[in-house]
Amino acid sequence: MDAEARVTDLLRRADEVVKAAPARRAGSAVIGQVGELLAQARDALDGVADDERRRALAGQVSRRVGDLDQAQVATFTGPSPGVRRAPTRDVDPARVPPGQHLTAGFPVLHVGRMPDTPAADWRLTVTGLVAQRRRLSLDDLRALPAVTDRSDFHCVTAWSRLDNDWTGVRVRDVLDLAGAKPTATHAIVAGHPAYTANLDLEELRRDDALVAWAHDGEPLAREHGGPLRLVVPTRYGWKSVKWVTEIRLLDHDVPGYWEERGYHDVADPFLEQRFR
Ligand SMILES: Nc1nc2c(c(=O)[nH]1)N[C@H]1C(S)=C(S)[C@@H](COP(=O)(O)O)O[C@H]1N2
Ligand SMILES: [Mo]
Repeated sequence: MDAEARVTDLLRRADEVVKAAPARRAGSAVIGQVGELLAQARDALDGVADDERRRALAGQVSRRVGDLDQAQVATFTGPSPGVRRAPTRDVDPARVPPGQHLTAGFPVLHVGRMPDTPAADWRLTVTGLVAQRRRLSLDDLRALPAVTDRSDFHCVTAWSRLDNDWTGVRVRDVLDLAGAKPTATHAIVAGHPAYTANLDLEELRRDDALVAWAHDGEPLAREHGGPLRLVVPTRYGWKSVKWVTEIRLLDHDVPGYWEERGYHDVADPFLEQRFR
């Protein structure tokens, strides 16, 4: 069987497992089985010689991984301690993007392990098309004007958490500090351990795009990206890089971790830009 046929076959088998599952909310055995088939499909992708076919198939794998993430989130999200259930009836429906539902609590989502670097040793590097490469500590960032901004957070796996109070500094101020060159149009933002996301500079320069160290009045919890994370509320959550280590300015767009795997380069939740 050639690589393309193998990917297609694995996708078909994954779909069959999902179809055969009794409930809409898949149990962990089903999730494990489908996850394994999709992992094999992803491995087989490398063997597909034609670029366009590989991209199309990568998108099909990613879409199913996204659905799986959603099923997984559905099985483990419940009200977290200390977080009130969101009263859905009082929410303006215009605030909830298409295909999203409000979640109780604050789910934790990331690939890889959390860092254990103490806050005092954390550095954010601003590099690429800048007048001066900057390596900033939390104290350096705290010397900039601190802001608290209330915004909604939308994860591509379909949960939204409204009214997050993020405290930090505007990304714009950080870029100005490094002297972003006029030729810079995009950024690739990196986070621990090897995560990246691409964003256009216009979005990063918005008032509500922050490098944040506090959430809802508390120091940012490690699992949510503490000591420092990016927050871009106008994009799906995967662009809000946790444990942010680098902002690299570019004059072109390069895909990040999820974008390489078929997710959308722009990712506007109100346009439902989940996948390419
Ligand atoms: N470094 C890093 N940042 C990341 C991720 C990740 O895997 N690694 N996942 C992203 C995704 S998909 C989402 S939805 C949000 C989740 O943030 P939370 O765990 O605080 O809810 O973090 C984003 N930032
Ligand atoms: Mo996400």
